[in-house]
Amino acid sequence: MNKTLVGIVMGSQGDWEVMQHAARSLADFGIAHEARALSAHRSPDALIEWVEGLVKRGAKCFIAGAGGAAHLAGVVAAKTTLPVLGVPIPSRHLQGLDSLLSMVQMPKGIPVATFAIGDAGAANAGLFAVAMLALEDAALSKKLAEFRRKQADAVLAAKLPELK
Ligand code: RP5
Repeated sequence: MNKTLVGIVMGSQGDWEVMQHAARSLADFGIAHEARALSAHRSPDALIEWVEGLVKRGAKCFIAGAGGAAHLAGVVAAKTTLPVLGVPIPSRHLQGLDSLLSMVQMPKGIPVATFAIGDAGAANAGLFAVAMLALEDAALSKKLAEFRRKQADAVLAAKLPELK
C-alpha cells in the first residue's frame, strides 16, 4: 500500500458531505490519503495521537474541516510543523461565517491556510495539496497542468443560449 501523504480530518461525521470533495481531488490525482472524523473539543487526545502517528508515517500535510467554533485546523497546526489547510464547514445558524472566522483568525506564529466555505473550499484544499506535492514530482505536476488545460477548454467551449 502507498504511504499516506495527506491526512484529512473533520470535526464530525456530518462534515464528510463537504470533506469528501477534498478526498475526491486527492483520489483523482492518485494521492494516498487517510480520512478521519476526530474532534478538537470532543476527542482531543485521539486527534493528537492520530496527527502524531501520521507525521511519524511520513505524511506531507493535513486538511482539516470543521464548523462553528472551528478550532480543529488550529489544534492540528499547533501539533505539527507540516502545512495545515483549513476548510470552514457551513453551519446551521450562521452558514459557515462562524467557521471561517474561527479558522482564519490564527495567532501569529501558527498558520492555517484557510480556504473557502464548503464544497469549493474542500475541493481546492485537495488541489492545493496536490500542487504542493507536485513541487517535487514532475509526473504529478504534468497531470495538474493537464487538469488546468481541460478546465480552461471546458470554459472556452461553453455555448450561451440564444436570447428568447
Ligand atoms: C463541529 O461542530 C463539527 O466540525 C461540525 O461541523 C459541527 C457540528 O457537529 P455535530 O454536533 O453535528 O457533531 O465540531
